[in-house]
Amino acid sequence: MQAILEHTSFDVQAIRHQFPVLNRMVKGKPLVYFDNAATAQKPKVVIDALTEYYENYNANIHRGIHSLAEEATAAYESTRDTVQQFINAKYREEIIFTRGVTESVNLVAYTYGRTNLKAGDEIIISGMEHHSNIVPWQLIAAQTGALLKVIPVDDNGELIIEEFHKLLSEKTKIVSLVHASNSLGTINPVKEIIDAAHKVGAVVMIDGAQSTVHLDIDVQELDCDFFAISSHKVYGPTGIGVLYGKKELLEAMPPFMGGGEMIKDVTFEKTTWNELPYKFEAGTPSIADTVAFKAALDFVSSVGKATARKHEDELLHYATSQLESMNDIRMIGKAKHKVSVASFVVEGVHPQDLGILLDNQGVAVRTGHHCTQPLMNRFGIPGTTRASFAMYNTKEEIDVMIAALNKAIKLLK
Ligand code: C6P
Repeated sequence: MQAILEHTSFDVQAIRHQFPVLNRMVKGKPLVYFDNAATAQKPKVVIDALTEYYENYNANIHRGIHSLAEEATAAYESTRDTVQQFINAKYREEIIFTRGVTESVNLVAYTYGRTNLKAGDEIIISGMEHHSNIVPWQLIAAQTGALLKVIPVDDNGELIIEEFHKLLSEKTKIVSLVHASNSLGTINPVKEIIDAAHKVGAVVMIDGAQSTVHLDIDVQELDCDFFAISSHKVYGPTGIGVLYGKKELLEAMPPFMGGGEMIKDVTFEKTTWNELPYKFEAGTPSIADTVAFKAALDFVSSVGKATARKHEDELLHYATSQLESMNDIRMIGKAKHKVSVASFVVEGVHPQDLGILLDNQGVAVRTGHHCTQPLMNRFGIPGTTRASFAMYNTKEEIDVMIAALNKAIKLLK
């Protein structure tokens, strides 16, 4: 791998050293990991935090008075403080731990949505949503009689904002929108959308699955009502994520799941709820993963999102120009503002066949519809091949992918 590292002012080599998995071989070739939008690899500090928890202070939280329980609780709650700072939430109790973006959207749909929507109300989403920001709203719409409206996407993969303004009305109660598209990379103008939605009295949920790792997130400045995060896309463990919600909204919402921890008092006649954030955290959570999530956020902060983003942008531009210069390749998603996602189709080649041949050469990309089937239908394609870049990737790895692509296309055509 050493040979294909680059040396720039951003010390990508020093970053790479912190990710043990990047040293491995796949099918006899050095791993080139370009599936970061699916899940990012984990730095040693995150892996160590998991081990440290299990080796030294594994205990259930909020329940025990013994030392291990106190240490585990302190570490778990410390992650909440770190998340609060990471996204600049006003109050720590606005940070609810969930299993990830999927659970966060479902939580809002099933609690806020089910309580506040009635027949004829409207929910606006966009044509580039992940299934996890479509299906929960369809389920709630079916239960409440609310209607789902969709902001269309243009040929470049950008939202047609004029259409959003036309869809928006007094009937709009919820707008739920992806911040950065996982399939196209498009960064949506969420601030404009939030401000417009608030003018008609709607609340706005932002799916931050792809944006949190790349963009500075300030929920107070955005003024979004809800914001969802998955730890595993921010170099943290799987199974843990966040729902940020404005305190007054969370306080008014009913609980999502019933069980231990989320109650104040239980009798067979009546149960009262625990205070925020615990009202929404029923049962024993993923304690180790939450603890290690803090290590991931500290890691990102220590590198600096702006520094990482600059490097990732360079990779995106380099990959895009290389891909565009190849015959038969069509880029899907040409938005002006993008995170580091390069999606493309090769005319006459199924993305899955391409993915298998790239894997044979050590290159990990994602192929398929990326859980955005309506978006793929919009472009009239079954899916794309998607290379998504993280701070540890290099231009030399992109050269490896391009060479592997050329080889694969020759075989498949
Ligand atoms: N996208 C991808 O390869 P979870 O699975 O809950 O952590 O995140 C779901 C999700 C929601 N919104 C967006 C924009 C996403 O990208 C994802 C996850 C992965 O693109 C897996 S499908």
